[in-house]
Amino acid sequence: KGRVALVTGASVGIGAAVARALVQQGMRVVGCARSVEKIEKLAAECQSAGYSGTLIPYKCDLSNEEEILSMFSAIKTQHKGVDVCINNAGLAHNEPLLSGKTEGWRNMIDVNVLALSICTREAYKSMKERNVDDGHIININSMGGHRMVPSADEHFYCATKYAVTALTEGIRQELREANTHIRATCISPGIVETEFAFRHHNSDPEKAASVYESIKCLKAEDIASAITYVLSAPPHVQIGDVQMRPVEQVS
Ligand code: NJP
Repeated sequence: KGRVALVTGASVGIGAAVARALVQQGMRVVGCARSVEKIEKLAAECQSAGYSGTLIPYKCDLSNEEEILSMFSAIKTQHKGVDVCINNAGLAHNEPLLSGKTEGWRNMIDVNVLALSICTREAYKSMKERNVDDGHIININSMGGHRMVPSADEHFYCATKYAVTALTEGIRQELREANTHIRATCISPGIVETEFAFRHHNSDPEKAASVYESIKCLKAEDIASAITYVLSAPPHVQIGDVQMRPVEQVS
């Protein structure tokens, strides 16, 4: 309650559900994405619902480091700093390893890997300068960050999520070496019903719809519940990775 959380990719899907849940719990949440108007609408909904926290919309293209740094600087000026950083923004382009376009690969690296790393570094800096010892870094990973999805559509995406697995472990080690009690967790979902597959298969909306129709998928709110659980764990408890997938998901 009263803590400041940054949620990246808060305009839709998992990020929007997480931002809503944290505002309901009384946190001050800076929600960022390119489609800031969607976050403004969500902020108005949270206010009308009478939630005790606040959602502050911030327009940021996370593939641009300058924009990320300006956002952290604005958070410092307006809200003193970040106590919780939820690196949620992510995307998958349908670009196989043997035929994909470099541009699509670069965009996945920029958002899924680099933006997560830059936000983590800046959030840590913010926590350290304010002596925040109970901060938390939460990375939204994927089951695809633990085993390769057997589909060329997603191999590069899985590689970026394997990076998230390694980065979360590395962050945790560096935090211990820095002698802080700041925690690092990743949440690794299976299929979650959001816009994700529609963006991934943007030239084939029927294929995207079939992803969500084939089984009873996780909901964005399920991931938000996992995050509120992780944030409510006692300070001595380090939750490394929460793997969660639909009961009916086979791979
Ligand atoms: O995806 P989606 P999810 N700058 O497409 C933002 C992981 N995951 O909620 O800029 C700033 O509905 C985008 O905002 P906008 C997945 O890898 C998912 O399902 O307005 N923001 C939007 O808010 C990802 O890490 C599934 O377009 C940028 C958000 O990212 C996380 O869950 C399974 C941006 C994407 O919303 C959230 O995904 C799994 C940029 N350059 C892991 N680019 C799943 N859904 O099945 C994108 O294992 N965003």
